[in-house]
Amino acid sequence: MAEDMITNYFYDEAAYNYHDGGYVPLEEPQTEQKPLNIPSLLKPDKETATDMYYTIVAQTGEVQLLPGQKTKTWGYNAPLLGQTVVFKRGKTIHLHLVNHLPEVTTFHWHGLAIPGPIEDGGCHAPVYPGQSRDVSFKINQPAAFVWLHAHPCPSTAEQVWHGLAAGAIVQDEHEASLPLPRNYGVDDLPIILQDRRFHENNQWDYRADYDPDGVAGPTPMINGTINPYFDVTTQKVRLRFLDGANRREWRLHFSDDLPFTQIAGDLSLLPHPVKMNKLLITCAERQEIIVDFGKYKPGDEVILYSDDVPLIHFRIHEFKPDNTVLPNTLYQRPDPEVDPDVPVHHVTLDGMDESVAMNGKKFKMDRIDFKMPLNQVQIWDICNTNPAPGMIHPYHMHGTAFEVISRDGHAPYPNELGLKDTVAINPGEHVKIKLWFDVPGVFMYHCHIIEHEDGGMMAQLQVIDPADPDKKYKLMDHMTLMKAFAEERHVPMDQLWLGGMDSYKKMGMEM
Ligand SMILES: [Cu+2]
Repeated sequence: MAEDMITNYFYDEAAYNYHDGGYVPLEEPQTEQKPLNIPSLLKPDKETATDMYYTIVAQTGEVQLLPGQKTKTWGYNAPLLGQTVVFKRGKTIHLHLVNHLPEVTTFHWHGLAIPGPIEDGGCHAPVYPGQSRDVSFKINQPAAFVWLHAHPCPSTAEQVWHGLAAGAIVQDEHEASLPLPRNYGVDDLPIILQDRRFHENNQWDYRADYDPDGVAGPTPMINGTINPYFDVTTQKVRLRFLDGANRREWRLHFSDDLPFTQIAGDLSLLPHPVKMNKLLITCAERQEIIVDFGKYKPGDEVILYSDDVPLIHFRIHEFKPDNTVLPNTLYQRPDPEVDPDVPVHHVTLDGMDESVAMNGKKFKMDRIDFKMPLNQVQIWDICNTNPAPGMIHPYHMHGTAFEVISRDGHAPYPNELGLKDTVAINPGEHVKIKLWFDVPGVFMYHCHIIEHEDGGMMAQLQVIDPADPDKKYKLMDHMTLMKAFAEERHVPMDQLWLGGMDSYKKMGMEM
């Protein structure tokens, strides 16, 4: 493996260190440490050699997060966040999606290359309260840690804040052949990074905390646990980080500057392991690392921090020596050729606060912004038009896995050489990506500061299947969903409040 340890951060440190007026610093929780919640694995209703069947229920609940009153939360098959779903490559997945919430939601599979807009579960696939939807799709992508979250526009951010986010693991034979920890919950852990502000009686109040540049809270919440510890019983532990926060980026490192090895990004293993001691993760990204606790003895504690705030206390117990060596090559990234006649497509991420837009326009659910043929390989240039210093926009695309080609003409960082679905774009920066779609349909692409996406920094494209070029998709519109929200909340339309609506109204725009 690459023995050189990387100590210069793989990002624009000035951009990371920039904080606007609404920034909420993290604070160390003062409550007693609690065992890290490990979401249980969701049991399939049925599994055959070729098919897997799952029921996923969006539900309300309450959780003892802090001493005193329980916090009212939402989750998938769980009171908060959700059970982890396993998808096996090559199998056809059948999902029965049930909404037991008091309002409309959708079930979006962030990172799955599956047809849109219905299977993908974006804003065009609502499931109303008390109702269900059945979808089926085939999994044909490399092993990865992906996730499920709500995506009803313009209220995605509030529903994720309530807790609608869950991890999902895509398994394949190649990953299974490598010497990597994969004993779930023991040496292979999902780590969902979020932050919340607790109001009176330990409740969350999204509207009170609302900020059009992203809602944040001072208290770190890891897998739905406040101030967690984890008992380490193996020398090596694999952490699958997911930044599930609405707007927060995390600069992760361990006590003693303990080095670790990154093995995967959003949608695949990295071509080569990357040894490092600090890692930046932006909203919706996933980064997988292996930590070697070999130099510690029982009774020691190793702390995972974001900057100077402790996130998880790893309590070291007895473990067997583990001399596993990672292969130097983990993954062969595909390198499809770009048709030289296809022009570079430009995307701009514009504005701040309520003025956010993409290519100068706010998202409109019933407008197609771009069309491209199935399987055609294109280069896109994504630009954050905010001048430095300014916010980083994590740019995300549904339904595809892309490759980062360059940052302002320079080579990408070594830990972003795998397949990705979300990439941090620094202020003023141009990031070139190579992308193609293996599945047809209508797909959204947007900033994953979730309040920016609700506020309109989003667009959608149609992938045309040459075998069925005239296929028409029935697209929903904002007003239909907003009317549903008003009805479900028992308020007249003129009293309906959804965070994203503010950004359209203040710009004097129709939805
Ligand atoms: Cu943004």
